[in-house]
Amino acid sequence: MKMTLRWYGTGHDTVTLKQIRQIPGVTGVITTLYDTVPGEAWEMDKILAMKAEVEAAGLKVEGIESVNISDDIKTAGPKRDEHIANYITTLERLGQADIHMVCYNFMPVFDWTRTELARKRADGSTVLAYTQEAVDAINPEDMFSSIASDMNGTVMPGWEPERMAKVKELFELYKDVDDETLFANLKYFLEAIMPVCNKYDIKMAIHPDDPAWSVFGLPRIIINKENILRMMKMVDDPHNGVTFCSGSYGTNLNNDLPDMIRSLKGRVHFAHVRNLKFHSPTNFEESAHLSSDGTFDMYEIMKALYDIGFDGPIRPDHGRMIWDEVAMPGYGLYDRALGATYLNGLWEAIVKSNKK
Ligand SMILES: [Mn+2]
Repeated sequence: MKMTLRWYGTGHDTVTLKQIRQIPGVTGVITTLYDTVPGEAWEMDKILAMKAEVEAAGLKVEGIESVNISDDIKTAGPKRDEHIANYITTLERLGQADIHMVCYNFMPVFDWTRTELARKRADGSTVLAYTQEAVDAINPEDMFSSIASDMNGTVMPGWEPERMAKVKELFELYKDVDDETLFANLKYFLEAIMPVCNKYDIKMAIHPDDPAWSVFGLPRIIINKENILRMMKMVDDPHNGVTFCSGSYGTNLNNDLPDMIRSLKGRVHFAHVRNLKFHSPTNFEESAHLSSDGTFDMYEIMKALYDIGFDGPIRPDHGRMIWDEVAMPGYGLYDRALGATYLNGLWEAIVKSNKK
């Protein structure tokens, strides 16, 4: 596996490439072009400039998170085919730039949902947290102002003010879209892009919905083993794969994470590994990465990745905010560096104990 960190780009991220390079064992970043609009093709010179900047810092672009999918593609809107053609152009250019992994999601309206971005823990650190009770009590249109007031002056992906200004229209757009329609639209999209993925060996890695159940009555499909295996069979090509995100699938305690990983052998192209601490099945927070600090057995998750021969990029996911760092919630340097180091330690132990 290749240990990476997500990086938001110069001017967008409080963390620098130099800092990332100094985390032991981190060899690459996962990034994107942040001034792009879903539905438009990315420009080659911007892709190459981003890549050159990362490589000048001694790191590698191990993949893109994300090339976002437009609402026309998700809802089969009037511009669907035009947007898919543009998506194919973007993939072609990424392939020509020697970038071979693309993460994306197929979630309607909200990219991900948390109800607190700075829940204080006993040690004084702060973390992102979720309670179903808080979601049930909030009007979806107020969700944005609640999140925005908590972002430490940053703009979190999926919660861009331009997008949230249209949240009412977005709900209208998805009102007739149910799970089956979403599956059908996803299939249409994947079938259209598989030829270019095969030509340039681009591994598509769908990110699960977060939380892994329906919120605000919106359809959610990438939530459990049954649905993800359905998706793999629906377009049965190794380039149609997944981002295995332990913190997203893990929001639903019915998901057996190591078992899901094993069932996805050959199709896990990217891994987000983090821990959650549950106080009840509908009240959880993002803990430190260590097994002892949360609910998941992180050794078993890493062992399952090892057992299926996972060799793609992996990254610690959201971290706690510690040591008075001010950064985008979940994306500070310090706790993610600790997470990367811990995951690297688990991996070394697994590799060595399997050689004996
Ligand atoms: Mn994730």
